[in-house]
Amino acid sequence: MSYTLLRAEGFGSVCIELALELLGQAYERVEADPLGSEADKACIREINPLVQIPTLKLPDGRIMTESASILIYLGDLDGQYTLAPRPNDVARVEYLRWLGFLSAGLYSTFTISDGPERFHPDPATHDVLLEQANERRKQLWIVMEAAFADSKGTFLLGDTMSLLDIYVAMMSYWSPRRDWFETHCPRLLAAVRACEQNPIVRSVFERNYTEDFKPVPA
Ligand SMILES: N[C@@H](CCC(=O)N[C@@H](CS)C(=O)NCC(=O)O)C(=O)O
Repeated sequence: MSYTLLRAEGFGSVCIELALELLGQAYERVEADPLGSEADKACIREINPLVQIPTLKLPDGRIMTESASILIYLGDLDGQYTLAPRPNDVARVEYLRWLGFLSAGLYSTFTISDGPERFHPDPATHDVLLEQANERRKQLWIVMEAAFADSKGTFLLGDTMSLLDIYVAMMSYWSPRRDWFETHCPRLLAAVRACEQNPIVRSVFERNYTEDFKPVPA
């Protein structure tokens, strides 16, 4: 048995595809768009009542949801800690802090964008809600950029790529979109560009961000 990942092009499943491939884990990709057809939604609902992706079925049949939790789980599962700082590594604090920040802060704003009616029943309010969610994302990126502005190393936690870099790289393509990210988050962008030199990252981004992925030559 291998992993089964419910995924859709460009969605939050991208970081789990990356983690599994970078760690050399076999997995099956099942197309399931949470904003798509009723059949897709039913397929997700069967194992995740929130009808969100990423949703991952582990080889033993257990289900995991929540992107940051899945990343932490997979990063620790690899006994070599190739993509995560070890529990006693000083970088572990930053790793956990910013994975949580992105998940609870930034990613949660997409729960508004993907269904503003869940937050206000009047459709007249939805444009404002979408706009505010986007503004909030910008504020959060600026906070994270400032926190890493003076950090040294090719990646965010030093000279080794971690799943934190992968999470940032995935979200750098989302609203407020890559052009905004490139202008306002130069330190984060440098780490993302370094990730994008990795052939596995390139191939996963090529199939997920077909329009937007324009890798910078090494
Ligand atoms: N907290 C979840 C959020 C997942 C999430 O919002 N995924 C989006 C796709 S990128 C989704 O499924 N949206 C559909 C919806 O919220 O109804 C996580 O971190 O994995």
